[in-house]
Amino acid sequence: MPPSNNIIGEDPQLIDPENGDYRPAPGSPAVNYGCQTWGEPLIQIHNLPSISPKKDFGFRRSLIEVSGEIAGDEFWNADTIRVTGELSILSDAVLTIAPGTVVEFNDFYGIHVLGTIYSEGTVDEPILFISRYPFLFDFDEQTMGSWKGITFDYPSALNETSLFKYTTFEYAKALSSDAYGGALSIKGSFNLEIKNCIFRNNYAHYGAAIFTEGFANPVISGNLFYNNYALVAGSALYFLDSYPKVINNTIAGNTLLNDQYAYDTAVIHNLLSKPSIQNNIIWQNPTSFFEPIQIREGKPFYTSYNCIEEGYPGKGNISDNPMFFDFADCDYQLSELSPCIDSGFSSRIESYLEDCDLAGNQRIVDGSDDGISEIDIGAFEFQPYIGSENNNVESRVELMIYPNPFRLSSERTGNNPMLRFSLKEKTNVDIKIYDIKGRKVDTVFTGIKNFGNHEAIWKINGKKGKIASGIYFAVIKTDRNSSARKLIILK
Ligand SMILES: [Ca+2]
Repeated sequence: MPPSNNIIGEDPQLIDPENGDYRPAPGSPAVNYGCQTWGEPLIQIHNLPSISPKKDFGFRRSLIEVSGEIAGDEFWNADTIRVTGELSILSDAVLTIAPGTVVEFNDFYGIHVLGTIYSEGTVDEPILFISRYPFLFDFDEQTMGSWKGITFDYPSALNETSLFKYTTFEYAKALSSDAYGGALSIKGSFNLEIKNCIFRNNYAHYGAAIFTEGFANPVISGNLFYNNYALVAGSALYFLDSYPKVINNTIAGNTLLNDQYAYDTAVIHNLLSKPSIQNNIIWQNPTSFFEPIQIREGKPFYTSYNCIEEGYPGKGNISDNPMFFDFADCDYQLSELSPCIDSGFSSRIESYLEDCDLAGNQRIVDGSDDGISEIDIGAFEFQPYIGSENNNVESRVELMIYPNPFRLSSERTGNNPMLRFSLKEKTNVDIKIYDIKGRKVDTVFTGIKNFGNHEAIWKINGKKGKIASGIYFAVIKTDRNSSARKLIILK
């Protein structure tokens, strides 16, 4: 069963394909599709810096081609490292990659690690592993537009600890001959940390983002996994005979293509494994299994303080909607109403975490304003006054809604809910309505507003039949911050 969100048969309207510019032109049906836009930053997460390949606008950029074996210590320091063949890091060798480097794979090649790899980006200068031709990629069995991922093939336990930090992996595949672990295949590695990274648009038969086996015990903390596809099992993670630490990740919107109704597959698929799964959001990862489980064969004793769709046994686990900032736009930061704020448990796991979250914000802050700083669930820590300089409480934007509750019956008189807000400065304003499942229902306003008091009307009049009674959330975003307000619609 192919993914259902492909655009088929439409001219993608690329800018200049004959001369190698395959970016979609403005107006292309591919623009803003699949939560990414070529030619624009690939990801625009609220308060998270853009991550995109550095663009070549005519001036010369540094580019180094690599393949073969790395036998000693090597430092990749260029705008672009182009991998033009299979690459191996031999035992005792150490490869270090400079922040901001784009590692692009010319064809379906991979990196095999027997030594050590340091891929330590920063919030402002992440490292990116990507295919050179991502526009050719699709979630299928073809190799074009993809690369083979990074494989740790039983490296020596005496090696230095390998590290991936603020590194993005995308368009990696694991196909039939070695179908495990799209981006990372970790076999018997005891010294590996994967922190504050992004895994998206990867594909494998088993473990679209990461696969582990052979008693591997990597630390997997603070990462975001979204839009990965597995053909058989483990649309994000597949753990075989291993015991990784899976802490404070956000795992959302990954898909299992397997349509076998009776096969209990899941986004985290365990087989003979004992992972520690703590403080993670595991949400909206579809599978065809009749029971919509998110974790297969987890151990409840080691599964705690997570937000898991459909719930899971274990201390502190919740199953409430995490209230992402904007699930549809792949913004997985927490909105003000999220039940994940301050609902994690930080004791004993702080050594596995970075001081900052994936967006570069301080990790453990008091988001619920109760005087106690506790860690949030997921890869992003809610910042009570996000983006406001000097944490100035006065620059917060608040929505007031009148009347609230709102009666649909009053619609006959032409009434609509009125949203009032006050701005301290001229700013972009975006107001959207979400239902209780976090799905966008409507856009009330998007544009620029001046300093002062404002009103916006949610015109549900004329939409009768589409707006049902129930609980909704109105979310306002400005350049500096955001907030949400509950709105109750009655019949
Ligand atoms: Ca917190």
